[in-house]
Amino acid sequence: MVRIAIISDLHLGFGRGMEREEDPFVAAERAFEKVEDEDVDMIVLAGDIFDSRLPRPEHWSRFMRLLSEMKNGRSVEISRTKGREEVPEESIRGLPVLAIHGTHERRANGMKNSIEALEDAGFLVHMHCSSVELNIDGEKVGVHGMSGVPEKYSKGVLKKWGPEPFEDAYNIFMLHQDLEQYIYNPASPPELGLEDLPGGFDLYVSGHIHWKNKEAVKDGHFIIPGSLIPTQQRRKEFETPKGFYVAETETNKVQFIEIDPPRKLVYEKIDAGGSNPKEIKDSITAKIEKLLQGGFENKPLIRIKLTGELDSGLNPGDIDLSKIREKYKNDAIITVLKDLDEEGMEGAEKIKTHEDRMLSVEEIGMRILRKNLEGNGSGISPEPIFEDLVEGNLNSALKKLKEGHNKDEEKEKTKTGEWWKGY
Ligand SMILES: [Mn+2]
Repeated sequence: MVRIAIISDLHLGFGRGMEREEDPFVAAERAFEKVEDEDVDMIVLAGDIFDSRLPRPEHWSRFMRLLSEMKNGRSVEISRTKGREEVPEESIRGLPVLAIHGTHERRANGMKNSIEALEDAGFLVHMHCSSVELNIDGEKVGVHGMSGVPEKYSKGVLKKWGPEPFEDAYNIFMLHQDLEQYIYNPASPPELGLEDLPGGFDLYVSGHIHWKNKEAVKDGHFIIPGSLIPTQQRRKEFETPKGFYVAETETNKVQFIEIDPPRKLVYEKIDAGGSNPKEIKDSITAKIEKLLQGGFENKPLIRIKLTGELDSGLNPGDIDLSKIREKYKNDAIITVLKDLDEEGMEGAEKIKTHEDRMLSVEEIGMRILRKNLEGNGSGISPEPIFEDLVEGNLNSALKKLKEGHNKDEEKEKTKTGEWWKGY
């Protein structure tokens, strides 16, 4: 029987230059230690290993060291591949690791991303719209992976790829996208839902979603390992256990293996409606004092979400929390999310403001570019140009703008998402 560890969203490099910068590494090391205890035969990584497109050498080196420590003496060979060139033998040496890249590692067409680079160096097998079947002591395991693509193209790319399970094998399908049932943003609704997943696989895995979960989908299990550390604002990210899954082929059993997070995670909601700034600050202080009574080895990460409708004349900026942060700086890492409604603000405006807070700088930039390009009616597709801008390739971006990038062929590629497949 083959045992497979499924890990996701390590976000190595998250919090660089801040108090939490060691956290992703501590969490990754704890997870890999437990992987060794679990006596698995292979590892599957579901994207966002690194937090940025261009990880720093310190981050590369720590992850490569972790991978190179993962060894076992079993004989593994690649029995079949689809949608990619042959897998170099050194890429499955030691404990085989099969990985997709996530949204955080994605780079423009024709550029090498960090996960591809790790394959070139013999550390793992990178997958994007491709399938690889391993033969582990006579047992066959197929892994079918679609790396992260812009949400707009996810359905088109999946359709065009059309993965099929290998016969007589245990088959894992893996992706890294928004899924309607889990992440729903009305400003850019997800293209994919669980019902769009292809049938016939034993195990479905998604990265990208940062809280672990398991449910039944299409005669198989659907699992989300979740992130090893919280990087977003969602309550679930704080309150669900951190760790990874182990799947067993013969029984098709999956089990969640919990790790101790690098620090205690606390999420508190405080209703600030109808209170004045002093009252709000007092209730935050009382909450923190109570939490700190527990005593912690490492500073806990306390996220406080303020909700409710502020009294007239008040706006979120009036609630100055810098003194509270200063007071507790040796005891806790405190972040406050002000999800407050100002009087008189309603409907679409309110929703828009809330959503903007959830977006990354990149997403906001992309939105601005799209709005401008759509506004001029040229039909130029913004994604390739945005990728160029992010990478600092101004000449290439200008060339695309000048040439129009609106030829029918390009339009078609954009529609089907082929643009993202063409490595
Ligand atoms: Mn992620």
